[in-house]
This record gives sequence, C-alpha cells and structure tokens, in this order.
Amino acid sequence: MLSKKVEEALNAQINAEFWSAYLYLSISVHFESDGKPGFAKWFKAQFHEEQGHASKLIDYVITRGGKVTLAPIKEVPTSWDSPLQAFEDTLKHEQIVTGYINKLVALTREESDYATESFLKWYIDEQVEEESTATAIIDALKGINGNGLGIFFLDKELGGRK
Ligand code: OFO
Repeated sequence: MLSKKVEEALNAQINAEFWSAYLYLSISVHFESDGKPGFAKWFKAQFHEEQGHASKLIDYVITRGGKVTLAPIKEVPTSWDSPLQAFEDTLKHEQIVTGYINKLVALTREESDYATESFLKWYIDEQVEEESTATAIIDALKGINGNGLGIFFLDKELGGRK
C-alpha cells in the first residue's frame, strides 16, 4: 500500500514523464518541418521512451493498489533557433527531471517505502544515461559550430537511432 504522499508524488512524476514526452514530440515536429529528418527521428524515439517511463510508473502505482490521476500537461515550446539550442533545452529539462526523481527517492526514504525506493532505481540510472547522451550531442554540436555539412552528417547519424 502506498502512502498518500508517495502516491501523490508518483502521480506528479507520471505527469513529468508525459511533459518530457510532449517536449520531445514538439522538438521532433519542429525538426521534421525544418528539413532535419534525423534529428526528428531521434526526438520521436525519445518521445516514445518517455511515454514508456510514464506507463511503467502507472503500472507500478496500480500494482501497489494506488490511484492514478492524470493531470493536464504543462505547455512546451514549439520552436528552436538551432539543433544546439534544442539539445541544450533537452539537457536542462533532463536535469529538472533528475531533481524530481531525487526528491521522490528522498520522500520514499522518509516514508520508509523501500519497495518504491527500489523501483525508482531504474529511473535514477536512466536519468544518468539521458543527461550523458544529451551532453555528448551538445559537445558534438559545439565542435561542428554551425557548419552545414557537419549538421548534415550528425542528422544522418542520429537518424540511425532504432
Ligand atoms: Fe523519463 O527520462 Fe527523461 O525525462
């Protein structure tokens, strides 16, 4: 059985995961109309991943006998000046989400909810990976320094994401 506080915090995290999904779908749509199909595909995959993160949380809340409440999703931006700006926004966003997960874990400790703490370990690891991937792409884009050919090849490479 989940405590009310943990149930509410897990519902807030479900909302944050859909917020992430919504942001990445928005970036994907932006690149699709900006003639960068590889970046668009990469962000579309990210959109699906985030939906998966939300689903996993939903299943967990239900398994523990909690109630899932789907709240409205916060508005997201719709355009970016450059791929670098989109990935910098992505990193900032992931850092915010990491902060949420850390607070959630701290709450499970206060509430002595070790099952939820254990469940959240997967999310802690996932955030490390997501921040590191965004940082690597930002570094690549900084190296490319706006060069059209460099952007073209990075677009091709990111488009290879399964
Ligand atoms: Fe759900 O991992 Fe990013 O936000």
